Amino acid sequence: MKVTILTIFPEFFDSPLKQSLLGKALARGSLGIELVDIRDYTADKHRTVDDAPFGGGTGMVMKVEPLYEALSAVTAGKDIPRRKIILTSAAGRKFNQRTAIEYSLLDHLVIICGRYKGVDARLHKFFDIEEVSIGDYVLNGGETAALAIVESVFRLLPGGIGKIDSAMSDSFIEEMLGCQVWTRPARFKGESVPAVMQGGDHARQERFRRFCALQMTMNRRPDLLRQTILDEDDRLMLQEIAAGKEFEDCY
Ligand code: 6GU
Repeated sequence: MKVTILTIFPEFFDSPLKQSLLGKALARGSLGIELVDIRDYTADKHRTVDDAPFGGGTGMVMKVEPLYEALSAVTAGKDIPRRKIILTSAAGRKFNQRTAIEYSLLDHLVIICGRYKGVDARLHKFFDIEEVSIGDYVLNGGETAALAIVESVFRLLPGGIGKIDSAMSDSFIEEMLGCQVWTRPARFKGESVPAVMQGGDHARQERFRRFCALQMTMNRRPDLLRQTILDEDDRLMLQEIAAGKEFEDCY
């Protein structure tokens, strides 16, 4: 898979793209990231990428010509059917795990990092571009959003994560939050790891994890439970949780 990032701050990506599994995959070549400096596609002496909006108002607008030229260069040559161009924007479609899976199936993902008040709307007349937001808050620029998108998509690619089991048990794969986790020491400043998790009863541990996941989801993201497929056992657990019971009280 190839990812092309169009940005006015290519250096922003230097360090993050060197770290961790993502950095290793890039060094190995199993994933390719191409950074394109939008200023390289300007034609004026000052390499201008923004200008004041027509009709007045605060803030600046990203000019259409440099982005048109940059996108033309990036998409020139052979037609890649599984290619998508996205533009980071607080006004975009909300990015989520489903979108990450969708993007992970592409051959070429092009990310335009939006800045300022937005991009001259005419860019959409020349390219099929999807605007994407990573959440309901405002960032100054799309560079951080692009990094979040790249990381979430990358880890779904073969070799993107240490263990496939780990991806399968992610929060949100089942559209529910994951259970809490513990590691050694079993006791720290008087605080113990739950007894069930220290023992060897794997069936009971599985039940505990399910209980814990339902409890976390009910407390933090009850909205997710409406879309989750729950079996009879889950419903019983949710009743116990709603009644304020803990795992040890019931199982
Ligand atoms: Cl993708 N861009 C900006 N500028 N702000 C955002 C965002 C993106 N997602 C949430 N807020």
